[in-house]
Amino acid sequence: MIPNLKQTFRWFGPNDPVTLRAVRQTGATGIVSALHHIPCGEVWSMDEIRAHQTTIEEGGFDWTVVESVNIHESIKTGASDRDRYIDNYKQTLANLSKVGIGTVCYNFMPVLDWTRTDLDYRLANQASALRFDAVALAAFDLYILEREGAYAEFNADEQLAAKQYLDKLTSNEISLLTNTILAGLPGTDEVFTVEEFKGHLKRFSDVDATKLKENLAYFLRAIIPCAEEHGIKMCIHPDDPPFPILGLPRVVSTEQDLQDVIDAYPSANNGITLCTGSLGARPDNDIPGMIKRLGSHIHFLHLRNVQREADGSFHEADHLGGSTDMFEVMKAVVTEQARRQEVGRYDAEIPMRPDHGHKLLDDFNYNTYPGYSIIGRLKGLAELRGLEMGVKQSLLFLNQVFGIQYKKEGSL
Ligand code: DNO
Ligand code: MN
Repeated sequence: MIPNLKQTFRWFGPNDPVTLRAVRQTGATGIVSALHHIPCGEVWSMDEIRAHQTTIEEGGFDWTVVESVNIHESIKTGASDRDRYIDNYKQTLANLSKVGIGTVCYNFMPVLDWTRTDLDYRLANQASALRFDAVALAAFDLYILEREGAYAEFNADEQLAAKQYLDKLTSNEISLLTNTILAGLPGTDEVFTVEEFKGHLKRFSDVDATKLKENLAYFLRAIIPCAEEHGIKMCIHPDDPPFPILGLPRVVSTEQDLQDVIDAYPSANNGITLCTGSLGARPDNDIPGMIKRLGSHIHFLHLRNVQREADGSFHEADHLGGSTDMFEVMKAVVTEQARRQEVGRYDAEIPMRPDHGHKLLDDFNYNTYPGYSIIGRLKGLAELRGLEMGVKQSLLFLNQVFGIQYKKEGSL
């Protein structure tokens, strides 16, 4: 039998309105979490790590994946103090390994983590979803941030559409849009002001995509030997959205980008977080194909779906709906699991989480982190679990009825 995916749920710690008791009812057995109260760049001490792990274990889970140990901006810009932050990062990895944590997720997005323009986009059934609107982002970029150089990035029609969009907004709506775009790291309530954000942008003014990629490779060459020594599988999360925004470079957006990460320091410990939601916002990302080709490097799966629109906008759709064919994704994942089992790899039970979810029903009574509702994610996890079971059971069924082997190249 091919093992089931390890079902996990992200939990932001004791301040998360979603309690571990609630997460138990989703059927997840693992927790994905981080020490969100420790400022980015500082070492996570053994005491802090142990205390967090104990809370998770007392709640009935294991701490399956750390998401994320965030990367200090000095590492991303290649500043002269980057080695100090790299040393701290290594110490954190060493400490995490001492309590048995084996998988660490991170991302390499400059300044902002994921970016949306609307945190309460209503679907036809009044469920609330996260949305990225290309016109709203252009309006912010051109007329609120007034970024130097932005005009050159939009054609006349786009500029006009952005202006018309802005003119319709009240001043409250303008602040809401600004705060939504400038939200800080997941798990924090921090929001940059426009002035602070301009300061951050300045630090990247001479960091283009080539330079950022070099800085990522430098980081990997320093970190992966340490991850190997301590038995930690590093897995980079793709950019969200997977294209440049606000003049910031992006280097983890496409299959080639992921291949470049792998090639920067080839190692079983240098892997990826396959996030179908982030990658899926780009029509030229063939996600099932990426899983087929890069599958052996996947250490962690984020499964969710987005509905793309022609102009680059998208919203978060039902997990099995939207623009990405989740059945094809699951077939590719199961095929990768079967392959791992066949070659005797110990990690065929890949950890997955339903990533974001809609706000549904009683979710509206809780002030959860955007995208991290309980019922919406529970629904997503339930659907994905059913899909996984369906794919796996149908293999056995076909095998029994027709003698078709799942191992056969090109078959399920
Ligand atoms: C988006 C989410 C992100 C992600 C972090 C990883 O797809 O999964 O919040 O967790 O960017 O570092
Ligand atoms: Mn994700």
